[in-house]
Amino acid sequence: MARCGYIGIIGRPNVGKSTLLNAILGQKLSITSKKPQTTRHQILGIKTEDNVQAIYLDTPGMHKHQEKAINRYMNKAASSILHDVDVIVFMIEGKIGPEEDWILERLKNVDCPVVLVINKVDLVKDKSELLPLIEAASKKLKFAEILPLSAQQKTQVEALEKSLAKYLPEQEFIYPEDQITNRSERFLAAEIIREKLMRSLGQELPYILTVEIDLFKEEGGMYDIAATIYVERDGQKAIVIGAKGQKLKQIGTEARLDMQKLFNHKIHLQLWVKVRANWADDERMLRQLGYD
Ligand SMILES: Nc1nc2c(ncn2[C@@H]2O[C@H](COP(=O)(O)OP(=O)(O)OP(=O)(O)O)[C@@H](O)[C@H]2O)c(=O)[nH]1
Ligand SMILES: [Mg+2]
Repeated sequence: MARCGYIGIIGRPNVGKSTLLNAILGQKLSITSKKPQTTRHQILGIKTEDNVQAIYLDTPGMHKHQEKAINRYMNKAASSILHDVDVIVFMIEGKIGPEEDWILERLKNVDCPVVLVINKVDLVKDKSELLPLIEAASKKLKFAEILPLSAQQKTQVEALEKSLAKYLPEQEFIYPEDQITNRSERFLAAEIIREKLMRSLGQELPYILTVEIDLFKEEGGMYDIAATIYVERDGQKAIVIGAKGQKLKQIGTEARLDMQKLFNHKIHLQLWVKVRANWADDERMLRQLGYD
Protein backbone atom coordinates (compact mmCIF):
# COMPACT_ATOMS: atom_id res chain seq x y z
CA MET A 1 0.00 0.00 0.00
CA ALA A 2 1.26 3.48 -0.83
CA ARG A 3 1.93 6.10 1.82
CA CYS A 4 1.17 9.75 1.26
CA GLY A 5 0.85 12.73 3.55
CA TYR A 6 1.84 16.20 4.64
CA ILE A 7 4.97 17.19 6.56
CA GLY A 8 5.13 20.73 7.97
CA ILE A 9 8.56 22.32 8.46
CA ILE A 10 8.51 25.03 11.11
CA GLY A 11 11.00 26.97 13.21
CA ARG A 12 12.22 30.47 13.84
CA PRO A 13 13.63 32.47 10.92
CA ASN A 14 17.02 31.52 9.44
CA VAL A 15 17.44 28.04 10.96
CA GLY A 16 17.56 26.40 7.51
CA LYS A 17 14.03 25.20 6.77
CA SER A 18 14.11 26.09 3.09
CA THR A 19 17.63 24.71 2.71
CA LEU A 20 16.33 21.40 4.07
CA LEU A 21 13.43 21.33 1.63
CA ASN A 22 15.79 21.95 -1.29
CA ALA A 23 18.18 19.26 -0.04
CA ILE A 24 15.35 16.75 0.10
CA LEU A 25 14.06 17.65 -3.36
CA GLY A 26 17.51 17.90 -4.92
CA GLN A 27 16.37 21.16 -6.53
CA LYS A 28 16.34 24.80 -5.54
CA LEU A 29 12.65 25.34 -5.18
CA SER A 30 12.41 27.47 -2.05
CA ILE A 31 14.55 30.58 -1.76
CA THR A 32 17.21 30.87 0.94
CA SER A 33 19.52 33.56 2.28
CA LYS A 34 21.67 34.52 5.24
CA LYS A 35 19.02 37.00 6.34
CA PRO A 36 16.09 36.01 8.55
CA GLN A 37 12.57 36.14 7.12
CA THR A 38 13.52 35.06 3.63
CA THR A 39 10.50 32.82 3.11
CA ARG A 40 7.27 34.84 3.07
CA HIS A 41 4.79 32.35 1.65
CA GLN A 42 4.00 28.71 2.30
CA ILE A 43 5.32 26.51 -0.44
CA LEU A 44 4.79 22.81 -1.10
CA GLY A 45 7.65 20.58 -2.18
CA ILE A 46 6.48 17.17 -3.31
CA LYS A 47 8.77 14.15 -3.37
CA THR A 48 7.52 10.87 -4.80
CA GLU A 49 9.81 7.89 -4.53
CA ASP A 50 8.85 4.21 -4.72
CA ASN A 51 5.58 3.88 -2.82
CA VAL A 52 5.92 7.07 -0.76
CA GLN A 53 4.72 10.56 -1.61
CA ALA A 54 5.96 13.06 0.97
CA ILE A 55 4.40 16.50 0.66
CA TYR A 56 6.57 19.04 2.51
CA LEU A 57 5.31 22.45 3.53
CA ASP A 58 8.02 25.05 3.90
CA THR A 59 6.80 27.98 6.00
CA PRO A 60 7.95 31.49 6.90
CA GLY A 61 9.98 31.53 10.11
CA MET A 62 7.80 32.10 13.17
CA HIS A 63 8.69 35.01 15.41
CA LYS A 64 7.28 36.69 18.45
CA HIS A 65 7.37 40.25 17.17
CA GLN A 66 4.60 40.97 14.73
CA GLU A 67 4.14 44.70 14.47
CA LYS A 68 3.56 44.94 10.75
CA ALA A 69 0.79 43.35 8.71
CA ILE A 70 3.39 41.43 6.70
CA ASN A 71 4.81 39.87 9.90
CA ARG A 72 1.36 38.90 11.11
CA TYR A 73 0.70 37.37 7.71
CA MET A 74 3.93 35.35 7.91
CA ASN A 75 3.24 34.02 11.40
CA LYS A 76 -0.24 33.02 10.35
CA ALA A 77 1.08 31.25 7.25
CA ALA A 78 3.33 29.18 9.51
CA SER A 79 1.02 28.45 12.43
CA SER A 80 -2.06 27.71 10.32
CA ILE A 81 -0.50 24.45 9.15
CA LEU A 82 0.03 23.00 12.63
CA HIS A 83 -3.30 21.19 12.66
CA ASP A 84 -3.39 20.23 8.98
CA VAL A 85 -0.33 18.02 8.62
CA ASP A 86 0.49 14.39 9.44
CA VAL A 87 3.84 15.11 11.02
CA ILE A 88 5.74 18.26 11.99
CA VAL A 89 9.45 18.90 11.66
CA PHE A 90 10.42 21.50 14.26
CA MET A 91 13.83 22.83 13.31
CA ILE A 92 16.28 24.51 15.67
CA GLU A 93 19.97 25.32 15.56
CA GLY A 94 22.35 25.61 18.48
CA LYS A 95 19.97 26.50 21.27
CA ILE A 96 16.46 26.69 22.65
CA GLY A 97 15.87 30.38 23.29
CA PRO A 98 12.74 32.46 23.91
CA GLU A 99 11.73 32.21 20.23
CA GLU A 100 11.85 28.42 20.42
CA ASP A 101 9.91 28.40 23.69
CA TRP A 102 7.26 30.53 22.08
CA ILE A 103 6.89 27.99 19.23
CA LEU A 104 6.98 25.05 21.66
CA GLU A 105 3.99 26.59 23.43
CA ARG A 106 2.08 26.32 20.15
CA LEU A 107 3.24 22.75 19.60
CA LYS A 108 1.85 21.56 22.92
CA ASN A 109 -1.66 21.22 21.58
CA VAL A 110 -1.04 19.59 18.22
CA ASP A 111 -2.12 15.98 17.77
CA CYS A 112 0.42 14.74 15.24
CA PRO A 113 3.98 13.55 15.96
CA VAL A 114 6.65 16.25 16.18
CA VAL A 115 10.19 15.44 15.04
CA LEU A 116 12.90 17.74 16.36
CA VAL A 117 15.63 18.49 13.85
CA ILE A 118 18.81 20.13 15.13
CA ASN A 119 20.29 21.72 12.02
CA LYS A 120 23.74 23.07 11.12
CA VAL A 121 25.65 20.43 13.03
CA ASP A 122 28.49 20.93 10.55
CA LEU A 123 29.25 24.04 12.62
CA VAL A 124 29.56 21.99 15.81
CA LYS A 125 33.09 20.60 16.01
CA ASP A 126 32.62 18.55 19.14
CA LYS A 127 29.41 16.60 18.62
CA SER A 128 29.15 15.77 22.32
CA GLU A 129 28.12 19.40 22.76
CA LEU A 130 24.78 18.37 21.27
CA LEU A 131 23.91 16.11 24.18
CA PRO A 132 22.87 18.82 26.67
CA LEU A 133 20.76 20.41 23.95
CA ILE A 134 19.04 17.11 23.17
CA GLU A 135 18.41 16.57 26.85
CA ALA A 136 17.02 20.07 27.39
CA ALA A 137 14.80 19.68 24.34
CA SER A 138 13.33 16.35 25.40
CA LYS A 139 12.26 17.91 28.68
CA LYS A 140 10.28 20.60 26.87
CA LEU A 141 8.10 18.39 24.65
CA LYS A 142 7.56 14.73 23.92
CA PHE A 143 9.23 14.54 20.52
CA ALA A 144 8.63 11.47 18.35
CA GLU A 145 12.30 11.65 17.37
CA ILE A 146 15.29 13.96 17.69
CA LEU A 147 17.70 14.12 14.78
CA PRO A 148 20.81 16.29 14.40
CA LEU A 149 21.70 16.95 10.76
CA SER A 150 23.17 19.37 8.29
CA ALA A 151 20.77 20.50 5.58
CA GLN A 152 23.56 22.31 3.77
CA GLN A 153 25.99 19.38 3.76
CA LYS A 154 23.13 16.92 3.25
CA THR A 155 24.22 14.75 6.17
CA GLN A 156 21.48 12.65 7.76
CA VAL A 157 18.91 14.12 5.42
CA GLU A 158 18.04 10.72 3.97
CA ALA A 159 17.74 9.32 7.48
CA LEU A 160 15.21 12.06 8.25
CA GLU A 161 13.20 11.26 5.13
CA LYS A 162 13.06 7.60 6.12
CA SER A 163 11.86 8.44 9.63
CA LEU A 164 9.21 10.82 8.36
CA ALA A 165 7.78 8.28 5.91
CA LYS A 166 6.68 6.13 8.86
CA TYR A 167 4.27 8.83 10.02
CA LEU A 168 2.52 9.26 6.67
CA PRO A 169 -0.89 7.57 6.37
CA GLU A 170 -1.45 4.64 4.05
CA GLN A 171 -3.30 6.11 1.12
CA GLU A 172 -2.97 6.73 -2.61
CA PHE A 173 -0.85 9.61 -3.90
CA ILE A 174 -2.51 13.02 -3.84
CA TYR A 175 -0.37 14.61 -6.58
CA PRO A 176 0.82 13.24 -9.94
CA GLU A 177 4.20 11.50 -9.54
CA ASP A 178 6.10 14.09 -11.57
CA GLN A 179 4.72 17.18 -9.81
CA ILE A 180 7.19 18.88 -7.45
CA THR A 181 5.25 21.90 -6.19
CA ASN A 182 1.85 23.54 -5.94
CA ARG A 183 3.25 26.89 -6.97
CA SER A 184 3.19 28.30 -10.50
CA GLU A 185 6.31 29.14 -12.47
CA ARG A 186 5.15 32.74 -12.29
CA PHE A 187 5.28 32.63 -8.48
CA LEU A 188 8.66 30.88 -8.49
CA ALA A 189 10.06 33.51 -10.87
CA ALA A 190 9.09 36.32 -8.47
CA GLU A 191 10.66 34.42 -5.59
CA ILE A 192 13.94 33.90 -7.43
CA ILE A 193 14.17 37.64 -8.08
CA ARG A 194 13.45 38.32 -4.41
CA GLU A 195 16.19 35.91 -3.40
CA LYS A 196 18.76 37.76 -5.49
CA LEU A 197 17.62 41.05 -3.97
CA MET A 198 17.88 39.66 -0.45
CA ARG A 199 21.31 38.29 -1.10
CA SER A 200 22.81 41.36 -2.73
CA LEU A 201 21.39 44.21 -0.66
CA GLY A 202 22.40 45.45 2.79
CA GLN A 203 20.70 44.66 6.07
CA GLU A 204 17.55 46.81 6.02
CA LEU A 205 16.44 46.97 2.44
CA PRO A 206 15.33 43.38 1.75
CA TYR A 207 12.39 43.65 4.11
CA ILE A 208 10.76 46.54 2.36
CA LEU A 209 10.94 44.94 -1.06
CA THR A 210 8.41 42.94 -2.95
CA VAL A 211 8.30 41.65 -6.51
CA GLU A 212 5.40 41.45 -8.91
CA ILE A 213 5.46 39.65 -12.26
CA ASP A 214 3.95 41.82 -15.02
CA LEU A 215 4.52 39.49 -17.95
CA PHE A 216 5.17 35.77 -18.20
CA LYS A 217 4.81 34.13 -21.58
CA GLU A 218 6.41 31.42 -23.65
CA GLU A 219 7.45 32.27 -27.16
CA GLY A 220 9.62 30.28 -29.52
CA GLY A 221 10.88 27.96 -26.78
CA MET A 222 11.79 30.95 -24.63
CA TYR A 223 10.22 32.48 -21.52
CA ASP A 224 9.65 36.20 -21.77
CA ILE A 225 9.40 37.60 -18.24
CA ALA A 226 9.00 41.17 -16.96
CA ALA A 227 8.83 42.04 -13.28
CA THR A 228 8.54 45.11 -11.06
CA ILE A 229 10.42 45.45 -7.79
CA TYR A 230 8.48 47.61 -5.32
CA VAL A 231 10.30 49.68 -2.72
CA GLU A 232 8.91 52.25 -0.27
CA ARG A 233 11.05 55.34 -0.97
CA ASP A 234 13.04 57.02 -3.75
CA GLY A 235 16.36 56.52 -1.94
CA GLN A 236 15.74 52.79 -1.84
CA LYS A 237 15.01 52.75 -5.52
CA ALA A 238 18.41 54.30 -6.19
CA ILE A 239 20.12 51.61 -4.10
CA VAL A 240 18.40 48.75 -5.89
CA ILE A 241 19.32 50.19 -9.27
CA GLY A 242 22.89 50.98 -8.24
CA ALA A 243 25.48 53.19 -9.92
CA LYS A 244 24.91 53.11 -13.68
CA GLY A 245 22.31 50.40 -13.15
CA GLN A 246 24.97 47.84 -12.21
CA LYS A 247 23.19 46.40 -9.18
CA LEU A 248 19.94 45.79 -11.00
CA LYS A 249 21.81 44.29 -13.91
CA GLN A 250 23.64 41.83 -11.68
CA ILE A 251 20.41 40.86 -9.90
CA GLY A 252 18.78 40.27 -13.28
CA THR A 253 21.64 38.10 -14.52
CA GLU A 254 21.68 35.91 -11.42
CA ALA A 255 17.90 35.53 -11.44
CA ARG A 256 17.89 34.61 -15.11
CA LEU A 257 20.46 31.85 -14.60
CA ASP A 258 18.47 30.29 -11.75
CA MET A 259 15.25 30.47 -13.73
CA GLN A 260 16.93 28.85 -16.70
CA LYS A 261 17.89 25.91 -14.48
CA LEU A 262 14.56 25.53 -12.72
CA PHE A 263 12.29 26.04 -15.75
CA ASN A 264 14.57 24.36 -18.27
CA HIS A 265 13.98 27.15 -20.77
CA LYS A 266 15.96 30.07 -22.10
CA ILE A 267 14.89 33.25 -20.30
CA HIS A 268 14.48 36.84 -21.37
CA LEU A 269 14.08 38.93 -18.21
CA GLN A 270 13.26 42.61 -17.77
CA LEU A 271 13.27 44.26 -14.35
CA TRP A 272 11.72 47.57 -13.26
CA VAL A 273 11.87 49.36 -9.92
CA LYS A 274 8.95 51.40 -8.59
CA VAL A 275 8.11 53.22 -5.36
CA ARG A 276 4.95 52.25 -3.52
CA ALA A 277 4.84 53.68 0.00
CA ASN A 278 4.06 51.53 3.04
CA TRP A 279 3.05 48.40 1.15
CA ALA A 280 4.29 46.16 4.01
CA ASP A 281 1.83 47.60 6.50
CA ASP A 282 -1.18 48.02 4.27
CA GLU A 283 -3.55 45.03 4.43
CA ARG A 284 -5.30 45.93 1.19
CA MET A 285 -2.06 46.36 -0.71
CA LEU A 286 -0.78 43.06 0.69
CA ARG A 287 -3.80 41.29 -0.75
CA GLN A 288 -3.21 43.00 -4.09
CA LEU A 289 0.35 41.72 -4.04
CA GLY A 290 -0.79 38.17 -3.42
CA TYR A 291 -0.29 37.93 0.31
CA ASP A 292 -3.57 36.29 1.17
N1 LIG B 1 26.47 25.91 8.14
C1 LIG B 1 25.22 25.63 7.77
N2 LIG B 1 24.43 26.61 7.29
C2 LIG B 1 23.17 26.29 6.92
C3 LIG B 1 22.66 24.97 7.03
N3 LIG B 1 21.39 24.97 6.60
C4 LIG B 1 21.11 26.24 6.23
N4 LIG B 1 22.18 27.04 6.41
C5 LIG B 1 22.28 28.49 6.11
O1 LIG B 1 21.41 29.20 6.96
C6 LIG B 1 20.88 30.35 6.29
C7 LIG B 1 19.37 30.34 6.36
O2 LIG B 1 18.87 29.27 5.60
P1 LIG B 1 17.36 29.24 5.07
O3 LIG B 1 17.13 27.89 4.51
O4 LIG B 1 17.07 30.42 4.22
O5 LIG B 1 16.59 29.39 6.47
P2 LIG B 1 15.01 29.41 6.75
O6 LIG B 1 14.78 28.70 8.02
O7 LIG B 1 14.26 28.93 5.57
O8 LIG B 1 14.78 30.98 6.99
P3 LIG B 1 13.40 31.85 6.82
O9 LIG B 1 12.81 31.53 5.49
O10 LIG B 1 13.88 33.25 6.91
O11 LIG B 1 12.53 31.46 7.96
C8 LIG B 1 21.42 30.28 4.88
O12 LIG B 1 22.54 31.14 4.79
C9 LIG B 1 21.81 28.83 4.70
O13 LIG B 1 22.85 28.63 3.78
C10 LIG B 1 23.54 23.95 7.54
O14 LIG B 1 23.20 22.77 7.67
N5 LIG B 1 24.79 24.35 7.90
MG1 LIG C 1 12.87 29.82 4.41
